[in-house]
Amino acid sequence: MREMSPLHRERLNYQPKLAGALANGINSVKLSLGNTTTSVADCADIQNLFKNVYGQPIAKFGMTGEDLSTESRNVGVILSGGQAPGGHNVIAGLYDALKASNKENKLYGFLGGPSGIVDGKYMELTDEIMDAYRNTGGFDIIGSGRTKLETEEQFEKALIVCRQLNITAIVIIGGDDSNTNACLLAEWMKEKNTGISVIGCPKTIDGDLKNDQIEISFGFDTATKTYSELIGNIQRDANSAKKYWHFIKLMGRSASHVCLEVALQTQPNITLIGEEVEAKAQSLDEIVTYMADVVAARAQKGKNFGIALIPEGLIEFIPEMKVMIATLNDSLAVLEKDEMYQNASQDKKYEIITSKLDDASAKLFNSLPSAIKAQLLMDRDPHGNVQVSKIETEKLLIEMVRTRLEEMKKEGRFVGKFADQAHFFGYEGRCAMPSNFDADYCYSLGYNAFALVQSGLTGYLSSIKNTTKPASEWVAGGVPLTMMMNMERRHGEMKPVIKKALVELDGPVFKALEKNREKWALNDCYVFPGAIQYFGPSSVCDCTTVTLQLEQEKTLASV
Ligand code: FBP
Repeated sequence: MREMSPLHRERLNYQPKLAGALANGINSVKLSLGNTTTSVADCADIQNLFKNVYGQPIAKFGMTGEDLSTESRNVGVILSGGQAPGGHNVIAGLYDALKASNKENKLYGFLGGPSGIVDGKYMELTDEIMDAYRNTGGFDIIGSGRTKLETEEQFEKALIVCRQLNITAIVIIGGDDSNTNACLLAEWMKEKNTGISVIGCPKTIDGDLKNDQIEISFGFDTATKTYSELIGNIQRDANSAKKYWHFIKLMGRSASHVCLEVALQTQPNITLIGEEVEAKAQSLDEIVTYMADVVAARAQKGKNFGIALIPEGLIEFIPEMKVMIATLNDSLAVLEKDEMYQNASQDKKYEIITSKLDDASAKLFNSLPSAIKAQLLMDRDPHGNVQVSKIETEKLLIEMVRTRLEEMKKEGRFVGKFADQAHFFGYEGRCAMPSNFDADYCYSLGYNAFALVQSGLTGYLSSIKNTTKPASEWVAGGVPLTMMMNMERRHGEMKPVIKKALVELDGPVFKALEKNREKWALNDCYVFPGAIQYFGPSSVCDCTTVTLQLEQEKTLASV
């Protein structure tokens, strides 16, 4: 038996709140369906690829006195992709709804991510297992993985496993790529008339799986609060010692939502936003100039310290880098099957790659430090994404800013010192104990996923809206997965994928940063958020992220 901290033990007893329509019990939810829908772009292609699940209506649950069908059914659940706080509560919500609907129902957890259903690796979840994981962080109850489900062979194998276990519904808890998998599987299951439905749940700390129907993916709340605590602590240290510039890279993949949210919670001196860099077509050189100018301006005031936040995906937004990475992606998709390339020395690999790039990209690639070059050539993940978490942008920027400051010093434009500390915060926040918000939201998402299953729907993402209000006012329903899809280039080919939500530069969240960042650059306006609180006044324990408040409520007193 695992040793438990006092907080861990207490949290097992927390009873998460359910969204309004679900709170009266799983058998008294009433489904209503809206109008047919279309995909966010490339409608003809998406419709052609998803003939059976394309265009379904948005689903919404209300309450009814009637009992919905309670025939016994078995469900399989998969955790997919990177960890996010609250995953265990999605499973707990699903489990509780399923058992409340009919005690004979069984929930099977597929082990190690999507590969579990293909390889027939699973465990049956029981009260005892479930009760040991309620309100805890991590995905260790059944594990996760990044296998892409897309081939006929994988689907056939999954079907055999489902038939063996008498499973008639699969719930996939994942981000944009995993829910693309969910949609492919839903389509295949429907086309083959298997009677097996597939429902997704919006997970990812990155916050990039959102739209009109999905206000936020779970995990973003806890992860950003955890990073904000750490950054607040570093700010206090910087403000005490007054001797370091901390360059902090934050996880979040391509989108800069995490970085933006953490900036609004902590008010650092520099915040880079990838989407802004792209919109303004800022070169790497211009970014370095901006950062060096802030360092110099603070030094002028006798402040040789500061905090700079860098989104993990920045590199993909710098126009010249973006062009280079796109060619690298296509070239690597071919070269990964080339034995000569695979066995070549690192220098030879650089030479081969350079020969595939245009002159400008080749020059840029060769100007990068060796470590960054090697990181750019690392294998793409199974979905074709560059593994941005492994690219040390914070160190690249430190080196470039240092060189620039030395030049400025010679010209008399920099009068201070530049001592650096590099940090990367990612894994520190992905498995934190879910905040009350994530604990409640996730439990509702899981419970609602079973309501979608029980209503006979497939190809839907579990959706809980109105999340800045108390849980009793949350609105439960489902959004058709095809509604969020478009075509994108992956591994050198056009593929259907759920469109990532990037930071909107004309939206209220970015505007709040834009309004304040000049003031935050020179003055020390640091905020120290402290640790997530699970017990105490609701204004402290149940508050949502600044992003959610600004996006949903359009206002916030503090920024
Ligand atoms: P998901 O999209 O799967 O939720 O990924 C979240 C994430 O934490 C990203 O922020 C990060 O780039 C990536 O996972 C890191 O991947 P890995 O866990 O494979 O190192």
